[in-house]
Amino acid sequence: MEITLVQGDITEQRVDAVVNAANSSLLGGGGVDGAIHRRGGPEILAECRALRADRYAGGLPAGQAVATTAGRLPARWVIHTVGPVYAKSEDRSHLLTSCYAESLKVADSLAARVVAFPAVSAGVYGWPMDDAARIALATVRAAGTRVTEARFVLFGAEAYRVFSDVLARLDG
Ligand code: AR6
Repeated sequence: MEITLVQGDITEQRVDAVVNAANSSLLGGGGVDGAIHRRGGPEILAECRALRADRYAGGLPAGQAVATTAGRLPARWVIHTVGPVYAKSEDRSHLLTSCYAESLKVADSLAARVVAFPAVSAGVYGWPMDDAARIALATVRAAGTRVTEARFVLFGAEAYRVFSDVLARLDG
């Protein structure tokens, strides 16, 4: 599997699946989540509401992932995952690892081959970018998956630089 890094907006990616950094409610929010619902349109929210009424009545727990349509996005599916809120007092990195592993499992179940990921938990949820990048890249690299390209879409030059440095270190 190829890992690629691009600086840009995840809602503009022509891919099979876009991963959303959602929250447990699945009903939208700011950051990547807000951008995906804004650009993807109401079909995504309608499917999220249906999931809340059924399989995820109690919300989607941190570390898990579930797919919906991508609505008007140039992708086929959105894979919603819920990152952990960063906490200094407690190591929640297993939950962040799980977000990437579970998202790839969902991608495999859909036969998605090209998947775009944001830096889950590294915005509103406060995860330090270099640690978020290390967990993201190491988990995706180690995953047994039929996904052929994992594309990390980083918002801004600084996030792109951090991911590039971490990837170079993993490769070196
Ligand atoms: N494309 C790519 N990356 C983006 C985009 C975009 N359009 N917009 C922001 N980022 P965040 P979290 C970057 O906050 O930390 C929401 O309210 C952003 O700069 O989207 O997991 C949810 O509903 C950062 O580097 O996700 C939850 O309540 C990264 O994406 C909560 O935020 C993740 O930032 C989830 O917080």
